[in-house]
Amino acid sequence: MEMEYRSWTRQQLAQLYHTPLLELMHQAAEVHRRHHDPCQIQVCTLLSIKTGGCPEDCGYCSQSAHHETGLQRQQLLETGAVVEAAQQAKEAGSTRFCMGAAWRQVREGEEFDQVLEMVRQVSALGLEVCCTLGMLSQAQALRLKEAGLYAYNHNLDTGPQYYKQVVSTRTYQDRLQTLAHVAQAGISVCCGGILGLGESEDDRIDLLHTLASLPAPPESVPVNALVPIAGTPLGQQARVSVWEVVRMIAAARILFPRAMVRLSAGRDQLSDEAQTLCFLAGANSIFSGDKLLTTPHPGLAKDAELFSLLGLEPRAPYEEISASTTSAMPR
Ligand code: SAM
Ligand code: DTB
Ligand code: SF4
Repeated sequence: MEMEYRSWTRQQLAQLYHTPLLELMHQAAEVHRRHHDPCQIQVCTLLSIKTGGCPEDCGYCSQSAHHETGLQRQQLLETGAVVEAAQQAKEAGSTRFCMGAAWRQVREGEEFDQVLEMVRQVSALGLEVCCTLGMLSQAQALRLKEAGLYAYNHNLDTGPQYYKQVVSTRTYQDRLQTLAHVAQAGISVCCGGILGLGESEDDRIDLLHTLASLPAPPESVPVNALVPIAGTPLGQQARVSVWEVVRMIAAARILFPRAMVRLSAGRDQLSDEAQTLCFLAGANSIFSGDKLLTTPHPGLAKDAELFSLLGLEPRAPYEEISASTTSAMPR
């Protein structure tokens, strides 16, 4: 039986998380089929519109100025180049285009105006436009919404306790504040985490509990597996096992039946079989292309092969709106 939103206690969530895996996957698959067409996967494209030199010290990130990662910095891209990339993404089958900037926070001025113009033009292509630009004020969130921004990605990454070990230049509370600004502006919230930061299972449960305690459920939950970056404090972390990824996806699917659960970073290390388990457990979105923001990714041809093998088809844009108004998907 599905539980109502916000009715999960920490203890119930821990119990859910520790359900034997096969049973957990089965429950998640059932929930998934009630709310989504299991053969449809949304394909998204990421573009780093401003790369590197970030003042934050996130222990996992290639783009932090605090770590020596050898990453080439890139100032804010021209609007024309971004719109062209979005057009190409659309032609290649993506329905969501996410622009990421290595900023601590958005600052008013020429660059923000330019990002607003990118949002206007990408939105005009009929793509779901998403941005991830760091912290936002309420006024900035409203300006992005007005420009046509559909979604904003801002991850909580892990539980509140472990967060302090990973990032010191901002607080968990700062993240929650931006998420509130995004939601209050009527922008779709994309918020998830990263597995493999050295966190415990309790930290993962705490992350799920925080997500499930937000004033409204996130419409989109990315599940990332750490891509260890040489030169960062977490550069020597071992890759998480696929079983942990599957467990987290299944738990997220059960907690957020209508959300898009996105199998995000780390997919380059997952076999076809492993990705199939993730889809069975309720993941219904991937990023396409041979690069995420700064790290390598499987690429179009490989994904097309997997889609054909599994009989998957790309999902149309703006379906999360219709998913939230449908209680069951006939199939
Ligand atoms: N600067 C903005 C921010 O941090 O909110 C947006 C860009 S940031 C790269 C977007 C998200 O990517 C982070 O919140 C984190 O969850 C994820 N991420 C960054 N580096 C990663 C890595 N090496 N492996 C997995 N996920 C990563
Ligand atoms: C998210 O949760 N995953 C994407 C997107 N949001 C912006 C980013 C993953 C970044 C992986 C590391 C990189 O390529 O630099
Ligand atoms: Fe900056 Fe975002 Fe990377 Fe943190 S995750 S260092 S905020 S780009």
